[in-house]
Amino acid sequence: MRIGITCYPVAGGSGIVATELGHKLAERGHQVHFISYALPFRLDRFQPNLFFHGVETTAYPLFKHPPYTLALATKMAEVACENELEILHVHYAIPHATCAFLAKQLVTCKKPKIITTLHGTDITLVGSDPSYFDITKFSIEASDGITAVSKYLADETIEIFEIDRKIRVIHNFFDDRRFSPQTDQCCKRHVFAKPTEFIISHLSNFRPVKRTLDVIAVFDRIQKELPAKLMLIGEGPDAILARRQVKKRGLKDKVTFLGNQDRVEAILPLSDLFLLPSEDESFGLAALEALACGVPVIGTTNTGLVEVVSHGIDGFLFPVGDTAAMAEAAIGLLADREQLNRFKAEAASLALQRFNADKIIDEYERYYEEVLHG
Ligand code: GMT
Repeated sequence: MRIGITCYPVAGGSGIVATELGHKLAERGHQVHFISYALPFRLDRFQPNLFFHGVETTAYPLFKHPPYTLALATKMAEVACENELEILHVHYAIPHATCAFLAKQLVTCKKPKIITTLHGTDITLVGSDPSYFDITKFSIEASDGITAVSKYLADETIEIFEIDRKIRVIHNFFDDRRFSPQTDQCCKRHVFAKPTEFIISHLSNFRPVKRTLDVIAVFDRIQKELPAKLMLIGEGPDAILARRQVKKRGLKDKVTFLGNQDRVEAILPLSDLFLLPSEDESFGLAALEALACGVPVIGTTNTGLVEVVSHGIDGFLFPVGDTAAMAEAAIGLLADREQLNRFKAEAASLALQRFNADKIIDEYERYYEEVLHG
């Protein structure tokens, strides 16, 4: 097939999923064309069948904000015709689904089918904002195919936007060549912790929805009972609050802020436990990447994490904000070496069984066929 993919190129779950999907489809012989304003950050290796088309916007004194959306739609139409694209697969509804709709009206060649993949905040935060609500609903409904990365998100979309269309749930996935438990971690663990200390980790964009202050509250309780260190990976608006909180609680010697990292697969396997106490999480790709590295996860109920983490098997889920329960579960798990090792083994094996790239790419391919021929 000939497929165009548009996503946000910056670090973030939706961009990662779109880029890894492109890599895998190209490996399977499909021709994949990325269309965005910058090279997606995981599009970091040459690969046959994979192309990138940059979108240029022109500054002009009248424009407070150059209209990227129009330039993107124009580029999508141009790339679609030049390469006879059969599908335009857009990740994150705003503004990509709208641009794809416009591009489809613009093309003078055979119209490509539009597939929109919903990732989470495009529905739960941004899309439901009154300024974007109507156009988001319209653009989702105008797509030829709609997928969501969890059943939780599909249900939320139907409820929030009252969408009378079928949404196909296709979970996120991970590349098992990148994410796996490490066997030689003793050599790297010492950078962060003593052999007797547990390593707890968290990875996010430090936005309020991630509740990074809860991560620190949970860690504070853990370190009072057990020797432990905390690795915080990522950057974002709440990082400054997190730093203040760490200082206020006297935890500076026990917490490392690693900032954004390109190769989280080299860091995650060093940890014994991963914390993702988000207020809302459509799927939790970071949690899946931790599980794939053999790291149990503590997260929140009433989010898409219930589809990723198996409570009592490879992690624990608690109501948002219940940091006492999260800490108690963490301490119980870390203190019982046998149970911890069982959880670690289950984490890696369940992640591989349920979310391996091959299985999920098969699902995307089948869905593409259905939308094209069906
Ligand atoms: O988590 C974010 O704020 C970033 C956002 C994105 O678009 O990159 O993540 C969303 O999409 C990811 C990939 O599908 C999901 O794994 C995340 O759960 C989802 N984030 C939220 O729902 C808050």
